Amino acid sequence: MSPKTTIDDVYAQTLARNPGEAEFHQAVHEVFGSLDRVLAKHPEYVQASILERVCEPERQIIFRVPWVDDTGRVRINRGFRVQFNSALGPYKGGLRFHPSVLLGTVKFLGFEQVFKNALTGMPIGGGKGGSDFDPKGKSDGEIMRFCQSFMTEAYRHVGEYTDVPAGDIGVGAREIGYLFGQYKRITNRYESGVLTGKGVTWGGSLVRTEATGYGAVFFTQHMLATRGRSFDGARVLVSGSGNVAIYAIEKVHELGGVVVGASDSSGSIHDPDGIDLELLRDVKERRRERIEAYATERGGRARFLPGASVWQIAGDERVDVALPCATQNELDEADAARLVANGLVAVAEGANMPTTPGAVRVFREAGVLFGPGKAANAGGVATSALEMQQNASRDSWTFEHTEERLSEIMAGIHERTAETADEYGAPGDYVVGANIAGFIRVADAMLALGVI
Ligand code: NDP
Ligand code: 2IT
Repeated sequence: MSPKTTIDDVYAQTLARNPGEAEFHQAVHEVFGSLDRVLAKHPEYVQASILERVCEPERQIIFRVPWVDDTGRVRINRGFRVQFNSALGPYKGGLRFHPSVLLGTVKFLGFEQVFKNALTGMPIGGGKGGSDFDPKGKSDGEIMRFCQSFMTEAYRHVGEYTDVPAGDIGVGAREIGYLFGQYKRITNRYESGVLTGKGVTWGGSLVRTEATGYGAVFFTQHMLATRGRSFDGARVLVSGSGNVAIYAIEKVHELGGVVVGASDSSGSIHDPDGIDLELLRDVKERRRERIEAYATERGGRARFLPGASVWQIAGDERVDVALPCATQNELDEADAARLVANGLVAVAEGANMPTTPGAVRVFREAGVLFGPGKAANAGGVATSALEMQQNASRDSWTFEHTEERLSEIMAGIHERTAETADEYGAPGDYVVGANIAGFIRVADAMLALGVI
């Protein structure tokens, strides 16, 4: 069978076995799109059915999460943990709490995570989890009771050597604290390595909070350098205003760029003088309010665009760099065309799969530097692996040392991705480079471990 026939067959099987899971199909299609040249060089992967195996999670856990709201009423959510691939290490990946979470969402994220984690070169497998619980508008007590109930089931499936969850959308240090507290209580073990993204006073790592956003900006710096460009003076749009977005903005500003727009699910802000990060953090992180409050409190310098995506700002502005840091499929073909028309040089995906396939095509055809999430946002999980390393050695590193490690890891990912793209005849194509480099590391480990 030709590589293309094998890929088409396995993709057809994946669609048939996972009906209705459009995001998972999209993620598989994206990776498979890079693999014909790999199978042509490595017939042993076909013989060992590596493609079929990497699409089938090792284990999928779905559970009921009952909890009591502040009125005394019992509420029910659905919890998930998909343990996708442990060839390289314990399953590793975040938990997402958002009403849109379905099994297919968790599978798409888990699938991406497997290759992202492999690309870091660190000893971590891939997994993902979460719930359709909506943290918006919930009291602190409700969040705690939900997290405790989630862990009351999840504790049997996780562990320092088994599966190590962390944060994602809707899950930050507060939620990780409640989850860890419940794990500790049930198991009677202070097993720091069971979760990452912990508070720095109780086993967390410095730089983990900043790592995904900083890492995405470091990756972009390396891409820009291939064209003799830098962030100095660059006009930048960032979508989202959560964990990844906030620290991407911070690092862009440190490097002399100007972020002129950000967003949340209610709309976007346009601030031509550059975002006031302290104000944005106050509104979104501390007060947990809607982003409109930023424009109101910015004294007439910023405007709020209700319901609009941040990419619409490209109609009024030159934009050099776009950093999608909110959620999947948030930047479409029309957005991409608008950005390209306004001078775009580079895009790096801080979020997982934020760019639609049509938009990726537009960027590719226009010769825009495009850093896929597997490479560009891997700094978060890589720093989680550094947190695991510190926990295992009962040590804690300084901010400077940890940021230096993150910076080296991002440089390594950029180099590995670019070299792999060259080797496989696609110079400058970071999508092909990241998919192939990640896949080969997982595939070789799976071959070595026998029929698993
Ligand atoms: P947060 O919950 O901290 O922030 C998410 C941001 O995206 C918020 O501004 C949110 O707006 C917005 N958003 C979420 N869902 C939607 C939606 N359906 N439509 C429009 N806006 C939306 O999450 P993170 O910053 O941690 O995660 C952002 C992205 O980065 C995700 O794709 C995640 O998978 C990815 N990622 C995260 C890593 C991490 O370490 N945290 C690591 C690697 C990738 P609102 O406030 O209105 O909900
Ligand atoms: O998508 C991701 O890489 C994350 N949400 C971070 C996972 C982790 O284990 O730190």
